[in-house]
Amino acid sequence: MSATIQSIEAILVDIPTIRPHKLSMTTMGVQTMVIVRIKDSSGLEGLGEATTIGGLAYGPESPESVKLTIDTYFRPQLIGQPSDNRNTLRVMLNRSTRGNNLAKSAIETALLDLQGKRLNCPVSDLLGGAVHSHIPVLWTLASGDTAKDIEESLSLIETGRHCDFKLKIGSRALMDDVRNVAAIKAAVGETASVRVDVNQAWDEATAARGMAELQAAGIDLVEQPTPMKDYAALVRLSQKFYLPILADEAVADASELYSLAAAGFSGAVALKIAKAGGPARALEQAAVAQAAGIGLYGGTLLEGTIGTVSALHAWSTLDTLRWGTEMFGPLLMKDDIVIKPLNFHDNGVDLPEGPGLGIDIDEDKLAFYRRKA
Ligand code: MUC
Ligand code: MG
Repeated sequence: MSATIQSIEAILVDIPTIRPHKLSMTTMGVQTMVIVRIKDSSGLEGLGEATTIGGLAYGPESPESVKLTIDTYFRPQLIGQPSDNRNTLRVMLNRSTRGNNLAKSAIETALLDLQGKRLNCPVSDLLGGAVHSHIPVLWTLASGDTAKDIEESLSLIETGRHCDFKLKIGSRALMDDVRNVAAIKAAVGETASVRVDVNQAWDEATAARGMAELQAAGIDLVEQPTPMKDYAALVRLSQKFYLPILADEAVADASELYSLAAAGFSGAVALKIAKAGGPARALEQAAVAQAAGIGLYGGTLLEGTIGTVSALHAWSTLDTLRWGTEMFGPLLMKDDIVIKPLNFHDNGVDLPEGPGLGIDIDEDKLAFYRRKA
């Protein structure tokens, strides 16, 4: 007889960022996480996290709406259910609730953590087993100031924390962005991979010009240059340039990636547990990508340690991540709410060991940073 779910709590946590993080649609000065705690009748607790970028700037779910979805709609359905049968619980939530993948991702993570603790195995084992224990991680330069970005990148290369960089562009005039990117690429040199994320800011004509310039400047990858729903533009651009495109907002899950690939897209995909509805769902998308010859990249919505570790367990099961990962979210925040932070070194991060996610909450820090009103 398996344990049943006894309680579910969704907690809003606000932590300032180490510097302003400037994207084409918003500038972040604080990151808000929704931390989910599920307790079962055996006394074990599973942790999950749902986090997005800039409130409603990135997608249709905000931290506040994720909390409301979990408190009002998921909790009454889940209480009293066996905690180990994730498939039954997923089917139930998908029947009652369309979309809301961030909220579903936090629940899937917490159930995996709970099951791992019960079976005394890491979450990666529940996902088929880790192939890698050290995962590559790039850093995003997004201070909005070229000189600061160069200083930041050179010191990260020197300390061996990161060797590859993603630049957030699209809020300035095209040629201003191109000059900024080219200056950074020239400063970090041949060995560093430099990519850009436009976060949908360009129309197709601007993207075509931008990609030609960026290709000439030695940039390796252009992420989501055009609006997410415009699959035709992504397909045409991916066929026009040898500089590959990374599809991000365009493809949340396996079926959206299938549609984009079937339309003729080639390039890469940013897997994100939050977009897909959980780590197991993100791996379904990875399987479609592999079948279609689309390169894998481990993406983030700038989650804190719990969400980042959930994704790391999933990415650890993939043999080849052609474009590495960007699982640096915890490093962008001034503080953490876990007892043992992740170990970032040698241009990557170690997969935590121990049952479940392998993460414990620091209750004092959580009490300090949780939203009071
Ligand atoms: C995004 O759109 O990819 C990932 C890294 C970063 O700085 O922002 C995110 C979101
Ligand atoms: Mg992106």
